Amino acid sequence: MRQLPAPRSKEYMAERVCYQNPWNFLGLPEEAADAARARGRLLPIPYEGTTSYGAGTREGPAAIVAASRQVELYDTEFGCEPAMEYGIHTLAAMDPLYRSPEAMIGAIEEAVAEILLGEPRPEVLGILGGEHSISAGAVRAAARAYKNAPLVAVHVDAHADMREEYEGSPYSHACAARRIVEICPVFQIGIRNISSGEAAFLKDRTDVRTVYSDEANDPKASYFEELSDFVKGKNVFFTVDLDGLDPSIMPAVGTPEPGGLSWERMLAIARTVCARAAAVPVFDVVELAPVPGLRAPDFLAAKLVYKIFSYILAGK
Ligand SMILES: [Mn+2]
Repeated sequence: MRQLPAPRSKEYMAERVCYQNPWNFLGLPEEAADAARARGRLLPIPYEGTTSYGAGTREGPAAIVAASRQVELYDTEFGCEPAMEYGIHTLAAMDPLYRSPEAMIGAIEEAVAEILLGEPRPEVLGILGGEHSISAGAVRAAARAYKNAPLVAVHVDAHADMREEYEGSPYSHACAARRIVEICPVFQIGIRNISSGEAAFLKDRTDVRTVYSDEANDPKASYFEELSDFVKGKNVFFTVDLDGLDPSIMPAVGTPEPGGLSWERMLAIARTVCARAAAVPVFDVVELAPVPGLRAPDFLAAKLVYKIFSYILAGK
């Protein structure tokens, strides 16, 4: 028997953490986290190369996995422990490349394509960011892996992210949705910070629907039918920049913009997308920049990732 160090010492606290549930998303036991059986995969990408204001997104994936181990597996919405039924295998975090944003996005495309086309082929891959630029690689991989079915993207964000380039790079976090719309149509929700250049770009686009925050928060949610039609019968790449949520519940982001989505509205969007789409083979939750001592945002992000997995996989 191993002896624990003296209570209340730093070593004791560290040991206690290790003795808790396994170090994977949700702290799942072997039978639900096993790569051969789990229907979901989770890839942490702790990349932060082009962040322009508040930094820290490289710590996001580890903070989400740490918080997830405290999330209760039982979900009242489902009346069961959904993750124990469908299973999630947490992959090793991807090593960031800092040679150039372009090199990193290319590496992400290859890594994600390899997972999506691998054996066993996961039904859904969740990705933890990291900054939003990673989505450009993920959506390209999704288009490659699912080239026989139409792909669309649903994008939750405070920012349109439609710049052609930002601070010298087309692979900046501020260009994430512009790179996505080069691959497939985009339905974006929660937008409340946009440049005049982006507004001009969006003006005549028929392949982008932008739901600005006033409409996004409208209690009648009149755009939900449109969202349902947009994803119906399609494969969906679902990308959630956490700053789309209101900073009162999600302050741990680089650019906290007032007027964001509530937790309930966020879940309603995720529920609609996952219920109506033909499939959601890839989703990402990005831009968590953990604030030391503030656990609620990490916990929210972890719970959101769990909810999305369950909306896609539970009961199917
Ligand atoms: Mn954003």
